[in-house]
Amino acid sequence: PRTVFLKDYQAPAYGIPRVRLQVDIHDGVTRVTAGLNMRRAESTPVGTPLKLHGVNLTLKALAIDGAELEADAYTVAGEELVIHAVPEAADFVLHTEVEIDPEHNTALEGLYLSKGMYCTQCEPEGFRKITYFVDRPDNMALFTTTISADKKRYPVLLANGNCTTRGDAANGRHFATWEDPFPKPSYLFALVAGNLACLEDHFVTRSGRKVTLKLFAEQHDLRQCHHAMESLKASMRWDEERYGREYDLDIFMIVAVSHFNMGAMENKGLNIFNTSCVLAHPETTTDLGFQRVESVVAHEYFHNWSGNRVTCRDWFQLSLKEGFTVFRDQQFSADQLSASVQRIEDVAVLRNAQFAEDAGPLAHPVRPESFIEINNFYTATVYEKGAEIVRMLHTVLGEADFRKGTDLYFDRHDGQGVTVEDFVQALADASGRDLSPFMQWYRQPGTPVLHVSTAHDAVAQTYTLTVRQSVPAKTGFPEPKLLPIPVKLALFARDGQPLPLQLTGESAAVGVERVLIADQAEQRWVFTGVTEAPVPSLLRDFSAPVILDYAAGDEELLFLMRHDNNGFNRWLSAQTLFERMMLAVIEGGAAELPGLAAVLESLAGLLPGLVETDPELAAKLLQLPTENYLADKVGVIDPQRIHDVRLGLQKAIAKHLSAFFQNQYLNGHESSYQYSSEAIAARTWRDVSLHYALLGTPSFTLRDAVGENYRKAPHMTERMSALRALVHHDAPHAAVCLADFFGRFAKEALVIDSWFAVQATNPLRGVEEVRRLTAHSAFTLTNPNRMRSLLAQFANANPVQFHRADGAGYRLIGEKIAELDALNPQVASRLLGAFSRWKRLEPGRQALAREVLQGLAGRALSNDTSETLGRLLG
Ligand code: BAL
Ligand code: ZN
Repeated sequence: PRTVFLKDYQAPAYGIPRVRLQVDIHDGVTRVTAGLNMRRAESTPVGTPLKLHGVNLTLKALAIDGAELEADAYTVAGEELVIHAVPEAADFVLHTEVEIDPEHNTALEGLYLSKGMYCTQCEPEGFRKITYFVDRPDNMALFTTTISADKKRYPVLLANGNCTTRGDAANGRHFATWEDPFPKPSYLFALVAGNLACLEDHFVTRSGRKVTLKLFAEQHDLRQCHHAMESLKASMRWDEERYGREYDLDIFMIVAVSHFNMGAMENKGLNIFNTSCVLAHPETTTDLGFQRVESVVAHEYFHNWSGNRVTCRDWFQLSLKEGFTVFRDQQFSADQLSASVQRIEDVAVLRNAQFAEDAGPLAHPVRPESFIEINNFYTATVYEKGAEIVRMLHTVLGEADFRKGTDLYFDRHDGQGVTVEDFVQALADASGRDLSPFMQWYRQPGTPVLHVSTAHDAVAQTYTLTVRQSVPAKTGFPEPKLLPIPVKLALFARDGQPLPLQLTGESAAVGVERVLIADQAEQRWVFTGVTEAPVPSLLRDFSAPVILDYAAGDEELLFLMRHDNNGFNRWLSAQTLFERMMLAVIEGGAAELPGLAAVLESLAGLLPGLVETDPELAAKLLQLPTENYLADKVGVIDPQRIHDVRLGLQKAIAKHLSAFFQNQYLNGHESSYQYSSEAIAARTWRDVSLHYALLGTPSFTLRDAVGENYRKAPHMTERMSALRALVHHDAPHAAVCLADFFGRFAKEALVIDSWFAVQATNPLRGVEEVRRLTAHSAFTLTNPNRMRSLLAQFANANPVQFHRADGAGYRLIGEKIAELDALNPQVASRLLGAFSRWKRLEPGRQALAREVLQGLAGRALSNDTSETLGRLLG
């Protein structure tokens, strides 16, 4: 395997301004003929060999300007076709014909068969599995695509752009030609051939153009497509209003496919979606599922500008489109439901997944400098930390200047493949601000720590914040540089009122909330006119992706949990307090949770009122830091101890408020499904109160009620909440309800995924159960959703069982990674990430994990998996 370096970037020697593709689908073989209008770059010397990417292609014909090439005029070696005899003219036409085998393509890259339909996934380097090409994002071509297939079995033939011709052909076949008027890189190419039903609607753009919207799915799934359609229309409107971006083609299509490695793909005009990110119906989908559909539909739609019209020069720049687009979809979701809950959820993902990645052996900069397999870099760092960088730029510039900057970016670079520098430069040019220090965030890995200490001088009436930053050194980055860290803050008087904020040297206060930039090794801010020691509310809305090290007193955190007018910081204060209590026992050797009585008292005072005004915040406050998050905070990980201590805190809360939680659950009831922030908030609270009610001293009435609610649940959110509670609390009727659930939803693949997941994440059952389920007739490794619902859920979301002391969890997952790698390297490599904490495990588990990893290293593995394994063991 070859390592590719950012520093070696060179523009392509030959470009392909125009492509005519003909894809003839037959059982057992698909023939792809390509007419490529080639253009030698001005800087390329005449006679330079032409290199094209190609993987798993059987070459049948090759001609230049109509003349077939002699066998000695080219070589096919590894993943390249090299043509030695290239015409002198700068422009020429290359004609290729290849055969491919989509039926046996289990890697799900390029053209493949998913449940009887042909579909494609080309990002990042899948197009080379369809035909020979300059398969890199800085090569942009106008595509004309003709697909032909059996008419009866594949009545729907789709590709990017507009359908210009369709018709019948001999032998019961038919064809369709699609032309995409926008030049695009090959990773945005898509085609679909299948027997699909269609939900159709339209959208009128702000300039009055009518865009046809088509959502394709299997016939019986069509009733589950309305939420995605509504989400799409809302996204189109939002992008016009918030970013001034109008859709550019006359048609926008989404196709739902059941076998898909990612969540979805933003191909030009023809998005292809994992069914899990498009189908939603109250009977089959939980609130979480509905929200995911809404945000993924928005994300892929937003890519039409941040990704497609302006794309990446090379794959090192992946965060250029992904970080920006995640930021945009987070903003959109915040506008749809509750902004503070959205921020809590986004930060929870960041702190659970990205901070962990940044702290372990898979750490890399948001813009990596090298890779072996780019598939391994579709990570929380590139996506979520990338989005946080864009968010910091937004915070620093403010909405108006940020918008000027994005307008300039889209105008300046429309139709180009660009770099992260180009993005930051456009924001800087439009705002007149020097943003170059922010570039460092893209260049180095590791989560910075912001150390804050405070001092109040009652005589001088000043309040001093001393801020220090430290950035961890990582492999390959021994001397990390200082970073600009925006710190959004407020100071609260003891009566709960925010104080006006005036720094020394300023003539007047500048509001009650400010953003200060910490960009020195150590610096000091002195606020004046502060008569009493305030309570600082720091890093409001998580204004930077850092670890805050501030030794707040328990009473300060309890105060903020009650009084902060920033909902996010109320949550963060509670999280910090719980984290500190649990770590005192796990790591600090305390016999009991310190300060427990005061915390319980405070929760008892706070929750009844909060449940009335903001039930979702109440629910979020009670979702304690996860076991994996706590594992990242300790030196040596003992997963069992972490589990026990966390459960101990949950039980203490549950017992203290036992009657309250039981009443909350028993007195609530569920009616027909509404997708609104109020309804979701009520349901989320209901689910959390059920969990705590069962952990307390549950009455027989409660236990019966859960079973009953499972049976008569009016929607999946209620049914799944009850089922999970029964299974995870080992209730007597758990087995009966699981069997009932499977029978009820046997035909709904996504629901059966959740049936596997609920069992895989049961902290009371483990390896044997999961192994038994791998032999279930409904289980298969060839469908990524099904595989993830059992194996990835077990390995990542059931830490106490995955890390069982005898190593059985490691052996099971190791064994399955080996099997999976032969089928689908990309998802196998990702599953291996479950071992990312192995070097910090206590010695017994560490040795068992090492054995499994070394066992894998002794096998012939894909580039994807061997790169990840190398970094884990390295
Ligand atoms: N571009 C891959 C899927 C996504 O991030 O939208
Ligand atoms: Zn994306």
